[in-house]
Amino acid sequence: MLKFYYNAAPNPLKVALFLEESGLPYEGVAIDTKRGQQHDPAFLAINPNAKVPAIADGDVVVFDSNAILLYLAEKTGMFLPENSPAARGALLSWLMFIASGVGPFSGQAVHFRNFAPGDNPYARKRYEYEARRHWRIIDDRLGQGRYMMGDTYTILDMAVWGWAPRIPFMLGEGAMADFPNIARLMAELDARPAAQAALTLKDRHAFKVEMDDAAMRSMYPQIFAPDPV
Ligand SMILES: N[C@@H](CCC(=O)N[C@@H](CS)C(=O)NCC(=O)O)C(=O)O
Repeated sequence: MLKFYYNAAPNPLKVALFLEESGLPYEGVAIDTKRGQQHDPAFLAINPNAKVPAIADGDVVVFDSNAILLYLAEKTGMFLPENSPAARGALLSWLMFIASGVGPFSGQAVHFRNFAPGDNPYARKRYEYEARRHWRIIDDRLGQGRYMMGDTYTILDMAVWGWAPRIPFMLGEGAMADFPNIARLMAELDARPAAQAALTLKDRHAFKVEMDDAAMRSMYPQIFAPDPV
């Protein structure tokens, strides 16, 4: 059975939504990143990048949430747009935009607002500005149609769904009001039984909650590393 390595953070949530929507049987394997389990050699053999999510589908291993979404969509033929070069081009463009822009800038905006030591005013400004700019582009896209690919619910909407609830955490309370089309999509997807099932990820394992020194060392080792010369 497909193994799904997860915690309850935004990137694993996207994959959980696909798995629940598709009905593919899977076995969840919790990786407690605050306990440093992402650095265990057995997990590094699955994902050398020491992050969740990852999957092992028989002898096929895939890591990175966006790669997993594409792999599962192609494997099942589900949650893809119409089969045309134009739709494929749009799907790949938006998926890479989310993978290389929305996710990383959102992650850094969360980090500098909530976890980084010190004030870092320029880092915070840069990442919040860029995260907001990326989410603006997503909101504008969703202003043109019900879903990221018009009338068709695809893996792109799942990728947006994973991260969008963190917008207030990265851009400030009330920031969601600036993105009405994203809010509309979130409300629609949240009401789906698959989304409700995916959101139980956090309850399926007794994940460590405290962001104590050991957790900081596991997740943000650069804080404790020597300064660059
Ligand atoms: N590009 C990767 C990013 C994965 C990622 O950053 N995962 C976070 C959770 S959302 C994680 O594992 N953090 C633990 C750590 O950095 O030690 C993806 O989309 O899967």
